[in-house]
Amino acid sequence: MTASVAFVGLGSNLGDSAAIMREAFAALGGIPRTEVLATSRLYRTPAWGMTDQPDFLNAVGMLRTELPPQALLRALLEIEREAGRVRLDDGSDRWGPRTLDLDLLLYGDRVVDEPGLTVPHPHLHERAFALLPLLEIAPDATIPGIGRAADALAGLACDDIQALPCTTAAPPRD
Ligand code: A4P
Ligand code: MG
Repeated sequence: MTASVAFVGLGSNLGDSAAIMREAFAALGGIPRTEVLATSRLYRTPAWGMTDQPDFLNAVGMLRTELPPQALLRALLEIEREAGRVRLDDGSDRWGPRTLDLDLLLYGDRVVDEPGLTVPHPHLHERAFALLPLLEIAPDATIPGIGRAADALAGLACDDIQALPCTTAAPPRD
């Protein structure tokens, strides 16, 4: 089975977000047939979309995985669930506060467009809170169908985004 490099975006703005994200990095390392190659620092970011909610912490992890994208997403949703994320059935909490949100941002150079999974993540190129940590660990990242991640970031405001000292991000688990 060939392995692919995938990038996962982490976000949290409910509870002890820094601790939740450290645990999430560790949990990513526990996904079968998957290893964590790199983790970004944590970034404090103003809420995007539904702006009337607390600031987020955001980060990105780089994975090497033998899981296909659908199975990787299932593993991510399970980690979200274990972190205490509850979704409302009517979807009214979309873009609202959450203990942990894991988004599959990129999966190699693959484009996936099926019910329940869109890769690259459809908003990646317009979100500085995802692009900044992505570029920290993968400066040459390319978004299939869009272009260089660095070029996407160049058109976005990011002076209200602040990286936390790197000691707050845990190293990946072996
Ligand atoms: N889904 C499809 N494609 C993907 C993918 N590539 N990665 C499906 C992850 N999930 C994907 O997600 C709903 C469904 O999307 C999943 O069940 C999966 O099958 P969700 O996490 O329940 O919904 P959501 O997160 O509330 O909505 P959405 O549209 O995914 O929102 P985002 O993109 O996650 O944005 N502001 C700041 N500063 N930082 C943030 O992290 N996050 C959001 C949520 C809004 N504003 C933010 C932040
Ligand atoms: Mg999401």
